[in-house]
Amino acid sequence: MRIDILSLFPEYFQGPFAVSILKRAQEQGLIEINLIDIRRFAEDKHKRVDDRPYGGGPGMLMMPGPCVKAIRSVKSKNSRVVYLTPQGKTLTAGKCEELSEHTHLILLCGHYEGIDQRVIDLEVDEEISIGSYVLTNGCLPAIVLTDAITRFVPGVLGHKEAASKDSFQEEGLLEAPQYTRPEEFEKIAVPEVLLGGHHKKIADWRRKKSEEKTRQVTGQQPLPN
Ligand code: 4FV
Repeated sequence: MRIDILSLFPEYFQGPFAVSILKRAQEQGLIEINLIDIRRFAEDKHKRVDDRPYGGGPGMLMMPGPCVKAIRSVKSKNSRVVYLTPQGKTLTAGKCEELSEHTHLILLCGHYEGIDQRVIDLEVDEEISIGSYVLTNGCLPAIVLTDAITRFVPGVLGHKEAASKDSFQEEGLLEAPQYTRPEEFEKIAVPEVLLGGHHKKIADWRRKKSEEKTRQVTGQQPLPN
């Protein structure tokens, strides 16, 4: 899978993509990430990429020209263009799994107060929000989306089933409490059932705990299995 990330701060991505699972996935050729600086496509000698909003209002907007040129510089017939914005559909695990099936994603990072609507009308396939809060820049959402999608790419996670076994994936249930060594920590022991090796009892216990957690966090009654 190839992911081209268009932003005004390509240097922002140095850290997250240079460590751990994302680094290994690139080294194994499972994903290819390209960082494209939208300012390279600015048309005027001052390399201007933003301007004031028509009709007034606070702040600046990203101009259409550099954004559209940047998108078209990498776009091909099987590209999917995603604009990260608070005005987008809230990201879900299902959407991450769906996007992981594309061969080429183009992620457009918003900056300032947003972008000229004509970029969206002309080149954007879908708008995605990582949550109902406003960040200082659109690079963080692109990092979150890239990380969440990459986990679904076959071969990225050690054991195959991991991503599809995630919480949220299976019937929207949150994960049950998990324990590892030591068996007792600060006088708190690991639940007996997990030490007994009785798979059915363990699965039932995890199901019950998962439903409790889901009820507690979402207030919703999870569906009976
Ligand atoms: C955002 C979000 C987000 C808005 C102003 C970048 C910022 C600045 N993007 N999900 N939440 N973007 O807050 O996707 O342009």
